[in-house]
Amino acid sequence: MTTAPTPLYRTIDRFGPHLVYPTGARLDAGVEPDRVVKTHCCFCGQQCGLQLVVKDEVVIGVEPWMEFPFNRGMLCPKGVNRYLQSAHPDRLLTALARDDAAPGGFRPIGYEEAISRVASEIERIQSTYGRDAFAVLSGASLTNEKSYLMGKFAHMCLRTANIDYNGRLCMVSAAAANKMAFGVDRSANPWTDIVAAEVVFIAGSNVAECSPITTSYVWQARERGAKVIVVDPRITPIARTCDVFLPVKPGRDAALFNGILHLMIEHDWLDHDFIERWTVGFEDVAAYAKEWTPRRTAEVTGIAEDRIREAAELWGTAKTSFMLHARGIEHHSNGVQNVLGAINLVLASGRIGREGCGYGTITGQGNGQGGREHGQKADQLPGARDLADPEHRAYVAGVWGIDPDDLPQPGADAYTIIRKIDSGEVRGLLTISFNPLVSLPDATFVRRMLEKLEFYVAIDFFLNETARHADIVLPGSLQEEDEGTVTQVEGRVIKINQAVRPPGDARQDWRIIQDIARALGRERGFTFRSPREIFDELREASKGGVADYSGITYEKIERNFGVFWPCPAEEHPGTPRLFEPGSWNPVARGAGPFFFPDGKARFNVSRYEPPAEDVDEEFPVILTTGRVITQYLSGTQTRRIGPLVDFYPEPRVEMHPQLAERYGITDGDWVAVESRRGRVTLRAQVVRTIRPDTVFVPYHWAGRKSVNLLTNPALDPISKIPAFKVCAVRLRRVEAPPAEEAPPPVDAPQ
Ligand SMILES: Nc1nc2c(c(=O)[nH]1)N[C@H]1C(S)=C(S)[C@@H](COP(=O)(O)OP(=O)(O)OC[C@H]3O[C@@H](n4cnc5c(=O)[nH]c(N)nc54)[C@H](O)[C@@H]3O)O[C@H]1N2
Ligand SMILES: Nc1nc2c(c(=O)[nH]1)N[C@H]1C(S)=C(S)[C@@H](COP(=O)(O)OP(=O)(O)OC[C@H]3O[C@@H](n4cnc5c(=O)[nH]c(N)nc54)[C@H](O)[C@@H]3O)O[C@H]1N2
Ligand code: SF4
Ligand SMILES: [Mo]
Repeated sequence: MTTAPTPLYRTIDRFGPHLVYPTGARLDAGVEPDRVVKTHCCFCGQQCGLQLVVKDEVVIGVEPWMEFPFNRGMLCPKGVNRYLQSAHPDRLLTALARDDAAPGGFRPIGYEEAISRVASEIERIQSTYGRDAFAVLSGASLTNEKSYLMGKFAHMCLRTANIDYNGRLCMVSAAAANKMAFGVDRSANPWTDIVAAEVVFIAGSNVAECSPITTSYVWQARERGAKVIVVDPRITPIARTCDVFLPVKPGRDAALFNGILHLMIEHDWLDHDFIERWTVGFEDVAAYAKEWTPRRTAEVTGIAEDRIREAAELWGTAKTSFMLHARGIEHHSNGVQNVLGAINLVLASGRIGREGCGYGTITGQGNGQGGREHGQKADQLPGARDLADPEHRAYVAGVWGIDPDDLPQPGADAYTIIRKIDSGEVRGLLTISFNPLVSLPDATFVRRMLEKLEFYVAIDFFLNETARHADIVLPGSLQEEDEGTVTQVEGRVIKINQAVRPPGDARQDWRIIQDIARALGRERGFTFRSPREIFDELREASKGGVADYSGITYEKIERNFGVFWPCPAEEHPGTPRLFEPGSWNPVARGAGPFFFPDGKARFNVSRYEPPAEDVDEEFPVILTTGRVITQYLSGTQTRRIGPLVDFYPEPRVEMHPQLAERYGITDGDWVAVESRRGRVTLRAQVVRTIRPDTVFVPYHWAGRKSVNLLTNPALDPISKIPAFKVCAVRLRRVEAPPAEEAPPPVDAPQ
């Protein structure tokens, strides 16, 4: 006889009240939890507050945390189900060594033995080929404390120039453009300013699926009468309810922004006073925008001229507004130019730094913001300081007690590090919180490079697809197994609280890094006893920098539900809204609101270039890639959570009925999608919500289902972000995937 499982808890999220079921057979229904821990979701950059329910050192459920102001108890399906990863049978409990004779290709080894092997290989590679031959690829799911430690470990312990992080695939176009225009890289406003805006402009962001809680702010604005403009090649859920929808041809956003600016100038929808007083460079931008007549803009972007005029009028005549964008405009070979175009629209309107007047780039990973501030980025030192700047080097070297000349110079970006394996410049690699085989473009090349390495060590809590190529795998910590801070989408620094201990031989990531430093005999500077001690040094190292955390303490975060940086002193309240008259700004020091010595923002010409790879006769269809609501990034975590898999079990090729008809494809058919780099065979999903010249495939799957077998590794020349959002493909209806391409059994080694 079978009985229905008994629910453990009743909980509520934006989909309404529902029941939470126990994860393990050990747990009886109605069990009393040992504790309930207030913390945050382990997934996206919204970092919703929630409570983890713990019994016998296992996270068994999630409850809302109603008081946390950002999400007020709301969670998306990933947040509600995230607890199911904690006691997953795939959780790594020991260190592993590659052993082709062992089942699965690995055998468990002792933790200390694994650490000494890592240290001796680092030693061997660096002494044979030079220090830069050992590279580090880190991640922005890590806390600020760990991100800081990774930068310090690479720059001070390994003294390699080659450290970069997975935010290189995510936030760097926005970061570069923000620095160029505002002198600082952070969303400028708290999200409450979205609610107060008359017009919300959303460019290249599927907010409803990727930043669900941000959507609730947009809805609140709409309830107060706000108009919403959406730019996307697909009619995403938010686009269905917007006022003006601009179905841009992928890769053409810079043209669109110039076209809108052209109309703002023509109709004099400009804030002359603001432009005059607080900006430089408008003339050059205006001269370039002159070329972008509505007709030419319509031709290049594929958007009807009337729609462009409507959007320009709404934006141009608004009294208050909020500009939001995400990877749709940033994942391009001209990603920085696209973002500069969006920023120019904000500066020309003068609507920034006031209530209801804002700008934000929606961060992706859990610590997408803090993870790009404290020194794990190729060109960076803590506090968003520059590794190339002699003063910045001297300051941080002082905090670390080393000679500035011992700090390496800026190194290569993530993709270039992979290319350096090919040229032999990089021979050894450590990855932590990064799954490059699934997340980098041209996966065939990446796989070949992983196999070419002389030594590769991965630190993760699951054996992700990249780690399957490692020589040593070290069992790191889940987010709920450690404490620390992260900086969420608004720039609010918040506190992750530990709910459970790492199981088995698994260790908190920061301890593993320090153990490697010790085994190398270079433990000076790596003897922290807690995340709090690391944070205290981070505060010191960031002091006086743009991302100044020196006035933030764990207690202050808990008291105030987070603290917005910059926060230069313990008595300082933090800075929710940047660019407000009188707000703290360590660069302008009173000269003006923006983070340049003269206090003025910079207009930058946002030059349109066609995508690095465009369609032609041989490859006539545009492929764009992205996400679905229930899967997260390379899928390592969410492909292991049953209810999320059920919702969207495999990638499909989204295409318009017109395109499907041209190839004789009907919904559910197998389609071979081929680019110059590879082929995947997936089922078609025929929908009216996409441009007829474009197909969309989500990227959360590995092996033969990985869309990154197709994508183009062209990089933006400034940010070095890969062009995930455009490449050229051809389609073919097939009866079934060819045998060698047949989907492998669930989670088999790829
Ligand atoms: N469910 C879920 N949520 C997530 C994540 C996840 O994996 N799953 N990941 C997190 C992370 S790390 C990130 S970076 C964010 C990403 O959040 P988003 O950027 O919102 O997500 P994407 O799906 O990558 O792309 C957004 C949209 O860009 C559109 N697009 C494609 N090409 C173009 C173009 O040329 N121009 C314009 N204007 N739009 C274009 C796509 O159709 C898509 O709807 O989400 C975060 N949240
Ligand atoms: N085609 C295509 N490709 C893309 C994108 C796209 O839109 N299209 N988007 C890009 C974007 S925006 C992003 S952000 C990247 C993301 O790409 P990745 O960063 O490679 O993806 P993740 O799945 O986050 O991989 C992180 C790994 O870190 C582990 N992990 C998570 N938290 C921790 C931790 O605290 N400690 C340790 N030790 N490990 C941890 C997870 O188990 C996982 O194996 O993908 C990029 N790739
Ligand atoms: S919106 Fe992001 S942070 Fe919030 S519950 Fe969903 S995945 Fe977690
Ligand atoms: Mo991302």
